[in-house]
Amino acid sequence: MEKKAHHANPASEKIVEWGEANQIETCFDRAQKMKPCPIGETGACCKICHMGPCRLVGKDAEATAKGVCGASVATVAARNFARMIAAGTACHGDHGRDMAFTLLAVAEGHAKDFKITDVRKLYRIAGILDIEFEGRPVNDVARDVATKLIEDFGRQRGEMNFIKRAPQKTQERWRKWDIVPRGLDREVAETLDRTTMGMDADPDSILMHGLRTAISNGWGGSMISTEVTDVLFGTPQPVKAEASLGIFKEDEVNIVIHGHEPMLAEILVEVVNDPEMIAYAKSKGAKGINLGGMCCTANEVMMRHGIPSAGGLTNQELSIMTGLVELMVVDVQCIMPALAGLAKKFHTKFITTSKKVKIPGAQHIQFEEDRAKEIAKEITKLAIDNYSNRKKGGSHVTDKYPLIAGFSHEYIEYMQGGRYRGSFRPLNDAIMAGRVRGVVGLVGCDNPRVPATGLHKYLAVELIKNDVLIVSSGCSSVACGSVGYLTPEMAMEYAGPGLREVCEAIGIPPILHLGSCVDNTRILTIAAAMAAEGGLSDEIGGMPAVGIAPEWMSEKATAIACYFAASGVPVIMGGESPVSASKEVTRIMTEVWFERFRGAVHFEPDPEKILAMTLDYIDKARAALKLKKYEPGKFGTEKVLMDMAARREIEKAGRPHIGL
Ligand code: BF8
Repeated sequence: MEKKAHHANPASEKIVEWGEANQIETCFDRAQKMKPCPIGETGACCKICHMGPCRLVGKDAEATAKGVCGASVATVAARNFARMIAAGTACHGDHGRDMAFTLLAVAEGHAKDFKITDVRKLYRIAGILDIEFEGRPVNDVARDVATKLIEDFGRQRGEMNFIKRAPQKTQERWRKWDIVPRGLDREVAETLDRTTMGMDADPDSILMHGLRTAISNGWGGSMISTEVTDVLFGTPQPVKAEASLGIFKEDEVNIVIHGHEPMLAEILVEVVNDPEMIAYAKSKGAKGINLGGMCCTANEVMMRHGIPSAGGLTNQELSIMTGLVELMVVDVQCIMPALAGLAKKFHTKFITTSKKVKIPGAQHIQFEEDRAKEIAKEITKLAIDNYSNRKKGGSHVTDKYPLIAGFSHEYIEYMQGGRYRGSFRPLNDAIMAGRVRGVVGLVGCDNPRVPATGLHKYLAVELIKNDVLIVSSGCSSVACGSVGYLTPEMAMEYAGPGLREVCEAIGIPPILHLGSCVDNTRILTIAAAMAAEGGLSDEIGGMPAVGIAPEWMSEKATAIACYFAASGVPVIMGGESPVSASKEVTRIMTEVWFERFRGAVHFEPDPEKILAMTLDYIDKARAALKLKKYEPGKFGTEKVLMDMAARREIEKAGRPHIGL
C-alpha cells in the first residue's frame, strides 16, 4: 500500500521523513498517536461545571441526552462553539489592541524606534473616525486615532467605530437582529457569561451572541490591527519574495521570526540590515544575516519588506529540523510548545518575547516597545554568536519558490485604474460579464491531520481553473506561495480563459496574497467597496463570493468564519464539524444564518465536496443577481480593463502613493 504523505509540500515532506528516520518527533507523529476525542470533536462534551464533565452521547442523543443540569446536546454544542468564537476574538482582539497601544506610544514619543510610515492612511482612518486632521501635527492626529480605537475594546454601550464601514444593508441586518457589537471586551465577556452553567440555554440565542462577538473581531479588533499596522509600517504594495524551507542559507546566520504581531519583526528587519550587525556576523565567519518568517508574522514582514517565509503552522518544527536555524524568536499565537524541546536537539536558540507567551524550556527576552531596537540587537547577537555552534546534521532542503505578495485593499483599487481613477469597477464588470465567475477567500491554517497544505493546493488550482479569483491570507497564502502558486505565471498555466485574460491585463497572479489572518478584514472592506461600486449585490450578502478555510485548526478561524457569515459570506470549513452532535445547531449555522444574513458556516472534510459547494454558491448568487450565466470562455460585454501602459499614461506625474 502506498504510504500516505504527511505534508503535501515536497520539501516539508522530505524533512518529516528525515525526522522519522532519526526518531525526531513532530506534530505529524503526535497527530497519528493522538486521535481526536470522538465526543469532544462533535461538540457533545460539556465541561463548564463540576457536576460533569457530561458526555451527551447514545442512541438519539439529540432528543434524549441531557447533562446533569438538563442541558441538551444543542445547548452544549452551541455553548462550546460560542466559546471558541470568544477565544478567537480575544486572541485577534488582543493583537489589535497591542497595535493600537503601539500607535499611541509612537504618537506620545514613548516608542522612538518606530514611526508613522503612512500618513495618508492615518488621515484616511482619522476621516472615518470623524477626527479632524487637516493642519494638525501628525502625532496629535495619531494620538486621537489610537485613543478612539482603544475605546472600541472597552466600550459598554453604543457601536464599535468601524461598523459604519459595512454596507448600509449589512448594517441594517445586524441592527434588526440586535448583533451590532458594543465593545470587543464586552462581547467576549458576555459570551463567557452566557455560556456558563445555568445561563443561556437557547442555541439560537447563544449563537447570535456568538455572531455579535465575531463581528467585534472582524469589524473591530482585527480591522484595527490591519489599519494601524498599515499606518505604522506602511500599506502593502506588491513585492517579490520567496517561500518554503529552502530559504535558509548555509553560509549565513539564519534567524526565524514566528508568531503574529509585526512590532518585533519590523525592528528585526532593520537590525539585520544594520552594517554593524552584518560586520559582526562576518567576524564570526558568516557571510551575512538571513531573516525568515513563519506563520502570520511572516506575512506581515513579507508584504512590507519581501522577507521570505519558511512556511505556515506545520513547518515551524521542520524549520528547526533543517539544522540551519541559529535562533527562532516568537511573539504570540500559533507557537507549538514542542519547539522548546525540539530546539534543544539542534543548536537552535528558542526565544520567547511576550509576557503572554512563556514556554517551559525557552529563553525569555521580554520585548518592550520603548527599547525595541536594543532588544532586537540583543536577539540578533545571540543568533550570530550561535553560528559557530552549527553542527552537521539536519535535513537541508533547497526548494523555494518566487512569489508576489502584498495586495492591500488600496493597491487592488489602484491597480484597477490608477490613483485618480482607481475603483472596483473593472472587477465588478469582469464578474458581471462572466470572465471572473466569482471570488473566493482561501484562508486559514494548515493542519497535520490531512496531508498538510494539500487541501489549499487542490482548491487553489481547481478554483482558478474555474475562473474563480482567489484572495488569500494567513497560512493558506504561504501554502500557495511555497509551491509557486502566487505568481502571474500561475494564471498562464492553470487559470480558466476569463480569469487568465483579467490577470494578463492587470499583470496580477490569479491568487492575491492579502496578508496575515487579521488582514482577512481587507476582504471585508474590498467586499464593501464592490457592493458600493454597483452592478452586483448592494450588500456583502448575495455576492458571488465564498470563504474557505479547508485546514483550519485555531479557535481564531471560527471567529473569522462567523464574522464573514454575519457579513453575508457563506463559509466552508474543512475537517469534521465541531457541532455535528446537534442537527439543530448545524441548521442554525447554515439555513437560519443564511436567511438572516445571507452567510453561513458549513463544515465539510471532503475537498471535492468543498469545491462543488463553493461553485454552487457562486452560481446561485450569479443567478439571483441575474448576471450572465457562467460559461467558460464565453463572456458578455464589459468595459476594457486598464492595462499597465494605460495606467502609466495617467500617472506620468510620478509614482502614486496608494495610502489614500
Ligand atoms: O493567524 S498563523 S496557523 S491561526 S493561519 Fe492559522 Fe496560520 Fe495560525 Fe490565524 Ni495565521
